Amino acid sequence: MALSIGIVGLPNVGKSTLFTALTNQSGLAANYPFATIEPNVGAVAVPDARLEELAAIVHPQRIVPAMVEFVDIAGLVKGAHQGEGLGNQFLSRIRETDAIVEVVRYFHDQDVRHVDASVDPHRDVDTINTELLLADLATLERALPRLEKAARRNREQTSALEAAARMQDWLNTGHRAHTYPFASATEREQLYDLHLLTAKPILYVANVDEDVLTSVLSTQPEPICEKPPLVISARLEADLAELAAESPDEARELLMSMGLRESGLVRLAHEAYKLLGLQSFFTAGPLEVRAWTIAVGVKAPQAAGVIHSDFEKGFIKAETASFADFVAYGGEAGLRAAGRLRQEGRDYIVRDGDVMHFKFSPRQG
Ligand SMILES: Nc1nc2c(ncn2[C@@H]2O[C@H](COP(=O)(O)OP(=O)(O)O)[C@@H](O)[C@H]2O)c(=O)[nH]1
Ligand SMILES: [Mg+2]
Repeated sequence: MALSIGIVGLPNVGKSTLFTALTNQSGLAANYPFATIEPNVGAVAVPDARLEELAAIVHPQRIVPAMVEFVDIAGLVKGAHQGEGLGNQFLSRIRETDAIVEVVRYFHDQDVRHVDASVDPHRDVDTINTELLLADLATLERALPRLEKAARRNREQTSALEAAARMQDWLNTGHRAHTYPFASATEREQLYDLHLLTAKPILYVANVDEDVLTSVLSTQPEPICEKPPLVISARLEADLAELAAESPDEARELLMSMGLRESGLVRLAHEAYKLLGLQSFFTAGPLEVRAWTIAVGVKAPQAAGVIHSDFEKGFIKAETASFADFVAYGGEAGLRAAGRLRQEGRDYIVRDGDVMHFKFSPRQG
């Protein structure tokens, strides 16, 4: 399954415009089997030059870049955590994603109604943050009685209860779960099981007016919440994507004429990777050289599960080489001969650029 990013924000901030631009990129997703999933789910390729280097060694039939799945989630309104509007549906869609891109309206347009009647990025970020926090607090309120019961039955469960209570305090003081100072890996796992919405990494996207894009990009934009937003004009990106589908050269000329080197979508793909703590590992065989997206810190069986759930369930080991070694030793045979092919087990934490071959036992029955 591809890594999935939910596009969230208030209504009329440019989410669907950005989504359409992302999924319209010419040539990228076209030959990918999962490119069209649902009307509001689309897959986008992540450019990576290392794929070509691996292909020069392996000579595969095809190269498949990492895909990031974007989900255009319905606009959120105040009270969503109580089920207002499309509230519940909205929140459950977010729960299924690995990370959030939050589109924030900076553009001014009398013809496009703002739900709160004025353009105010800080207020809007606050509104969404509050809804997500309240939804998480509701999740904890439901979980605590269950954890209490479990702790009474089995004292070993007490630490899970205490972790949840500490998280409740943290959220109650207005902090997102993402910034919670985990005391241990065990606590991280216990709290992960709650699937809190504010635990997901967020990338803020400032959707600005086309005519101020260049000037805003040349200055450092003001941080919203903990970090500065990625500046984009969703409308410009939509126009560029449409133009590029017909004539890539003309699209490039339009970019140049605005003094820009690359489209906002390419910046978004790279920034999303960086800010969301994502990385790639590779598989390289005669059929295909392929990049897969995982979060930093993921272990080998979970990485295998990105390829196929059976790989995770039946995981035995992963034959692993760093990208640099794979290139230096000219591929698998060279690595084996030099004793540089590592046999990694369940606890191995996958590193960016690892070239991996998973061994697994087929599912029983
Ligand atoms: N002026 C201007 N309008 C935009 C921009 N981005 C989106 N819009 C318009 O805002 C309206 C709502 O956009 P949409 O993408 O559907 O918003 P969503 O509700 O967040 O999905 C549409 O009429 C868009 O054309 C922009 O950068 N500038
Ligand atoms: Mg929309």
